[in-house]
Amino acid sequence: MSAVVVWLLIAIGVIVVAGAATMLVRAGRARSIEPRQRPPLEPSTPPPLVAPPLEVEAAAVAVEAVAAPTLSTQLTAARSLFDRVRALRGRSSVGAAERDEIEEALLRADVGTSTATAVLEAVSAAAAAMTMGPDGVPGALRRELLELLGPPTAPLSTKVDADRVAVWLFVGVNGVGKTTTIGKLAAAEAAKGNKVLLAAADTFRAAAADQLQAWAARVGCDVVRADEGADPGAVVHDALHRAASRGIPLVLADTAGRLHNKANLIEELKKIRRVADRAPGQVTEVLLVLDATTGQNAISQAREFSDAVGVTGIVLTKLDGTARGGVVLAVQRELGLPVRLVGVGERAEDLVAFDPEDFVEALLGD
Ligand SMILES: Nc1nc2c(ncn2[C@@H]2O[C@H](COP(=O)(O)OP(=O)(O)OP(=O)(O)O)[C@@H](O)[C@H]2O)c(=O)[nH]1
Ligand SMILES: [Mg+2]
Repeated sequence: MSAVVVWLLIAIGVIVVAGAATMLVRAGRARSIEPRQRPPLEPSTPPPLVAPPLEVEAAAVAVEAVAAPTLSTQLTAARSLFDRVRALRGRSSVGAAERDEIEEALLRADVGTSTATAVLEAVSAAAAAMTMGPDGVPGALRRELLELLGPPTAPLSTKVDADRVAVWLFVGVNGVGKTTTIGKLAAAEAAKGNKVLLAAADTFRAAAADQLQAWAARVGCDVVRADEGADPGAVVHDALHRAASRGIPLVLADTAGRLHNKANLIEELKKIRRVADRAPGQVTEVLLVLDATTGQNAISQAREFSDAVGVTGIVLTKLDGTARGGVVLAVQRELGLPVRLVGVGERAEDLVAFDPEDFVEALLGD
């Protein structure tokens, strides 16, 4: 064998040995990576000997599901804005830091600049006069908000002259929740054993009357509707005569959503109101429905509608899930219009009477 052949065999041998070594190292690495790539192992603890109390859990869930909503369960988003104000319980003086905390919470809750300033001044004045009380800054703020909101408002009125039918007229811009609120109220009246009739005076879209009719079917009450484009005043007129002839004491009248700054639409609304107030009808409530999530724009809506049709109260909808419920305070302070009802969801039961104590407690209570 020549030296060349020997060297060739040695070279082949080296290559084979090196290749085998590389494969072994790779295999080793793969093994060490594998456990990390695998999904975590099931816990090895043995199953409990006693089965979990399934029935008890199911019962608790069922109770929660049917529990009537309240302001404190629905205002969690707005409440969280006041976390840092509530933490000022131990402070009885109001310096720059405390003012900042209060102001920020009020503005983020959408009470508006002028209402926030007024509230802040009153709380600072209480501190300066040493009338803060043991509950500190949040206590003073609570008292100030309650003062601003005033006492709870009366339930919606059905008080009419002899042989008249009470009318609750619902007005507001598009999509605020007028029709849904009527459905909820009709359900509440029916649950109390009261008869109501719904008037679909939103003739702008056929779907609007369909929506109201669907609520009437759910509630089991009468509805009067007309074709798309019909005169909404005529619908109200027919509804009143139908109610009078059937001995139904209350008509809930839906109207088409309209912009508060469109003069012709506001004129149409005035006409609907005049018809509703003519015998056998008698308007006992004009409820302006406002969407809480629109914040300060609600104030200008309230001003225009109030000037046009004499609003008797506000229904503030969609307060669930928004932190902007502070507009309640602005509406009350700037327009003197009471918030009567609050919408806290889309279900029939998601309408609660507005109670100032509950509202303030939901924001600032312990
Ligand atoms: N989350 C929540 N949604 C609501 C509430 N009230 C109404 N909605 C929803 O808001 C949407 C509009 O409600 P509608 O009752 O149709 O409003 P509308 O004012 O009659 O609207 P137009 O007739 O178009 O002017 C619907 O999807 C409702 O389910 C509420 O309190 N909370
Ligand atoms: Mg509607």
